[in-house]
Parts: sequence; C-alpha cells; structure tokens
Amino acid sequence: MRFIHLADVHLGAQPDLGYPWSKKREEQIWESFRRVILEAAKEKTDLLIIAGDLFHRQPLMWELKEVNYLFSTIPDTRVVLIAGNHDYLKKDSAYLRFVWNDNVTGLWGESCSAVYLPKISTWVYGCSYHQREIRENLCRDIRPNGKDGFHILVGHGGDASHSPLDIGKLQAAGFDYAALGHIHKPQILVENRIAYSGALEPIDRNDTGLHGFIRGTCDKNGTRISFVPFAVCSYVDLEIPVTEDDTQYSAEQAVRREIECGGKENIYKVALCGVRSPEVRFALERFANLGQVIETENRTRPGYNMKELQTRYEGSLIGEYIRLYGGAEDEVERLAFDYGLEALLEAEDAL
Ligand SMILES: [Mn+2]
Repeated sequence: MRFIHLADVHLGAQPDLGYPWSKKREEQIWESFRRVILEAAKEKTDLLIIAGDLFHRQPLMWELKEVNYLFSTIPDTRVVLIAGNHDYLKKDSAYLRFVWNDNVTGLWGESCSAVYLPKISTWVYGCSYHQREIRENLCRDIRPNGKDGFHILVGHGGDASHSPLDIGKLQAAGFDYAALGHIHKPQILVENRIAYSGALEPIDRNDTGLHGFIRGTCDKNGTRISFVPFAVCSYVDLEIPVTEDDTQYSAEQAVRREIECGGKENIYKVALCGVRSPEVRFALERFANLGQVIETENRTRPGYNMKELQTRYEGSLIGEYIRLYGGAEDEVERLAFDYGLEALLEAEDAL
C-alpha cells in the first residue's frame, strides 16, 4: 500500500504580504498542491493523507470545488483529510456542507473515529478541530482496533494549545504509521512510524529549510517512509562574511553571487557578519533590491585597532572610555561599546 502524507498546505495563505512576490507565493502554494496530485497519479498512490490545515482559514466554496476537482483526477487514490486549527470546523463550515467525490473521506468528528478502506485493507483513524485551540491530547486514548489490515493515525497538533502529543505513548499505541500535521518543519519523530510532513510550501519567513511531503509504503515487511523535498521556494538564512577590505559594493556583489547560486526563486534573510573596516558604512536598504530579500541585518563589528587608539588618545575621554569599557565580552555590551566609540571618534573628527 503506497501513501503520500501531506499537511499544512495552507491554501489561501498570502505569505509576505506587502512584498512584491506575495501574490506569486500565494499561487505557488496552490500550484504545489496541484503538482502533488499529479505526483499521486503518476506514482499510483493508494492513499493520500492530509493531516490538517489544507486551508489557511475557513475554506470557501469555490476553493473546495477546485480541490475536489483535483481529487476527482485521481479516482484510484483514496483521500483522507482532517481539519486543523486554521481550517477548523466552524458550525457552518463549508467543509461539512460540501459534497465530496467518492474517493474522499473527511474525518470530521470531534473525537477519533476510523474509516476502513477495503481496497487497500487500511484503517485510517483521526478527528478534526472544531475550534482554534485544543488543550488536551486528541490522540491519547486511540488504539488500533486489532482487525486485519494496516492501521494509520492522522493527527494535528503538538504544542500546548494544539493537542499536545506524547510521542512515547503514541509509539506504544502500535499504529503502522502516525501522519502528523501542524508543525511546519518536516521531522521524522520515530523512524518509519511517526512523522510531521511539514508544510508543503513554507508559509512565512520562519519556515526556513526544505519543505515537501512524506512518501511511504506499508506491506508485510512493515512501514517505510521518506521525506520528499517538493516546494518551489525556500526561506534562506544568508550570512555574508565581510572583512576589513570589504565595502558596500563588494558586499553587494557577494550577496548577488550567493543569491545566484542559491536560486533566485528563494527568499533571503541577509545578515552581514565578521569584522568591517571602521570607515565603511553599510546601507542595508540597498541589499533589499538584490533579489527576494525579506530581511537585512548588520552584525559586523568595526575593526578598531584598540592599542593604537588607546595610545593616541591616552589621557583623553576616548582613551578613558576604551580603558573602562573596552574589555566587554557580552555581545550586547560589545555592540554598545562599538556604538559609543564610533560616536566619540566622530565627534573628535568634527572638532
Ligand atoms: Mn496547524
């Protein structure tokens, strides 16, 4: 039995609102979902599991129609989905009114229930959010029913206000596989047994690293899973080391080069680090125009020659300042010291 485990697609999300690429990102999320369906068709996937937050908010009727159309293109794949905290089942949720294709099952109950899929001898267990927050562990008491077939649990949550999980107990429950959603970073918690697929596409700048889905099989030898990178875009922490030889233009060139290598489709958080020449000024806003740059930060230190300064300014306010505060080891204190020294030297220059 071959399955694909997805979660946190967040259709309808508009990442990085206000940035020029926001609309494109919104479309990429839909497009990646469509590509997964094509992938399921190509791989002849038996079961597509969607572990919550398929939508970023309450789904609209036209959105469900689009999703259901895509499901109708894979009639031999059984689709099982639950609602998460973002697309939770409000009283009048369109999820409940919608008439789904034959191959689609929503586990909409507030507590765990199971559906049996005879063609693939598989039981799928799960429940849905009926409110934004759930403080008890929804999976606590659920066990495989002991009948023949594979037993798969679908769950959403894992933090204090969203169904906190007990991984040890979940493992002891004895499911062939637990397909989890809510945490956007993909992670295999127990090898071949319990995993977060992570968000299909990263949804905001905190979702750094690779994103995609989990592909797996269940057979008489057990369960095998692997993570499949699939997203078209990543948020990348880009650290640019500078030296005392660097200037604004040379640093810009380094950023350009890194973005070229890393992929222009990605979104970058640029941080300059290292020791800069005290005479160099970095205009951070200029780095934002070199690609899809969402953050810029200057973490460099000015490379003052302390000994030389102290000798030159001995007996003056600057010399005294260096003597008193120059030994700061804490990062924040050092930064404060640098600012102070810079201000004093500038004032000195202005005299
Ligand atoms: Mn969630």
